Order: sequence, then C-alpha cells, then structure tokens
Amino acid sequence: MGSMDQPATSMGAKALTVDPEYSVIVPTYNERPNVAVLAWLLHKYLDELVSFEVVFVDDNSPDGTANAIKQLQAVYGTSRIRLVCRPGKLGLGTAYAAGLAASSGRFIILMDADLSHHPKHLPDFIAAQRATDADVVAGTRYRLGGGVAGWNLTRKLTSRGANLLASFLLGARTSDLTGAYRLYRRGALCELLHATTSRGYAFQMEVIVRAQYSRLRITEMPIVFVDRLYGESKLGMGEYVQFVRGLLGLLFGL
Ligand SMILES: Nc1nc2c(ncn2[C@@H]2O[C@H](COP(=O)(O)OP(=O)(O)OP(=O)(O)O)[C@@H](O)[C@H]2O)c(=O)[nH]1
Ligand SMILES: [Mg+2]
Repeated sequence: MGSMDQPATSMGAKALTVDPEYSVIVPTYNERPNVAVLAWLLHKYLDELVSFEVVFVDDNSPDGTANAIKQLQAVYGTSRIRLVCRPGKLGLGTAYAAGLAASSGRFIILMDADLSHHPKHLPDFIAAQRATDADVVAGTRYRLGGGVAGWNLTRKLTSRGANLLASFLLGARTSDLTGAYRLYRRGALCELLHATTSRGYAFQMEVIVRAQYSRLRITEMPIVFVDRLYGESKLGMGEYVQFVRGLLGLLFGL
C-alpha cells in the first residue's frame, strides 16, 4: 500500500507492471447480488478504452460480498480486481480513503456497487475530463440529459428539494450536490477527503462544495440514476437528520 497521494506500487513491481491510469473505487456493504454484473459492465465499457483497476472496499458484509469479489478475482485477475477488506461497517468516507490508499490510478472514479451508477456513462466522464482538463467530473441527475429512474415522487422531490436548498444556501454552482458518481484527479481527491468531515449524504455535498471553494475545475456530466434493484435502501430518518446537520455545519463552518 502506498501513501494516499502516491500511486501504490512498489519500486520492484513497477519494473514489471504498468500502473493503470484509472482506479474505480467501489465501497460495498451487502452487495453480493450486484458485484458480478458491475464488474462485467465495467469491463464492457472500459476495457478497450483505458487501463483500469477496480478496487472494492468491503466492510465485512454479512451477505458474503467479499467472497463473491474473490470469485471475480479468479476470473479477471487480482491486479484488475482488487479487494480491501475491513473488519466492520466503518462508513463511506473512510472506505473511499482506504480504496484510494490501495489504488494506483492517476484518475479515480468513485461509484456505488448497486448498479444505480451505470458504467455506460464512464466513457463520457473520461472524454469530458480530457476535453476540459477537469479536476473533478461530477455526475448530475439534474442537468439536461440526466434523470432518475425507479424513484417514487416523494423521493424525487426530497432529493431535488434538498439539492436546491443546499445549492442556494451554499452558493454551489454544481447541480447535483448529493450525487456520488464522480471522477477525480488523484491529488484533488486526496486533498478533498483529507478536509471533509461530514457523513451520509452531506459527505458528497461537502466534497463538491470544497472543490468549488478551492477553485478546482469541475465539469458536470448528466447521468441517469437507476434505483437499486437488489438490496435494502438505507434511506431513513437518520439520513435526513444527518443531511440537515451536515448542511448547517457547512453553512457555518466553511
Ligand atoms: N465499505 C462500505 N460501503 C458502504 C457503506 N455504506 C454504504 N456502502 C456502499 O456505498 C454505496 C452507496 O450506498 P447505498 O446504500 O447504495 O446508498 P444510496 O444509494 O444513497 O441509497 P440506496 O441505494 O437507496 O440504499 C453502495 O455501494 C454501498 O454498498 C459502508 O459503511 N462501508
Ligand atoms: Mg444506492
């Protein structure tokens, strides 16, 4: 494992292997039914386009997600599919940091494992980063061409309302503050993760607002977000409270 801002390759290994340019970091908690399809789709859309690795960060999921990922390693190879195992559910922010520390790419893609973030959008993320020399390419459900499939009206309104309110209060120029599907330049993500303290939905919001305040170059990319097919949604009262607390923290703390 390397330090967070240095690609994680030992000098000895470097002579033999070439670091992938892109690391796709995928935190998992009880995603056993989803990881094989995700790995297949990532290969389908990235294999001929760029060099990449997938770094799963699993928090000892009770459904045995880690075993399913080990089976994928047998199929695709351990340098293509990497697995970081942590002893228990330690949260998304630290999962990203652990994945980053174990990864080698110059560019980092963060995405969910539940197929809400379809890999078909990644060629557009990569092209947009190259065209605009962006530090962050942020997936957005709320620009023309983006959207949400499978949510009921209440959840749509809640998400849209939370984003509009937060954008207004924080002076954000990006349209989807709570989205988690993004591509980062490695150094930018290191700095942002280091500074970010929020949890839950406020975490993604703090990262993108900090990126704007640090004058990083942000490009938006419309995505269609698809509600998870398998597994339990974690959205509940706790997430709303955490979001409001995070928003207030950003309003008065940044
Ligand atoms: N390693 C790790 N992964 C997590 C943890 N919490 C969530 N995840 C993963 O992070 C991603 C996002 O979590 P989700 O549960 O899909 O959150 P969401 O998309 O906001 O809500 P739903 O899809 O409706 O449940 C998924 O890939 C989860 O498996 C955690 O504590 N540790
Ligand atoms: Mg999800």
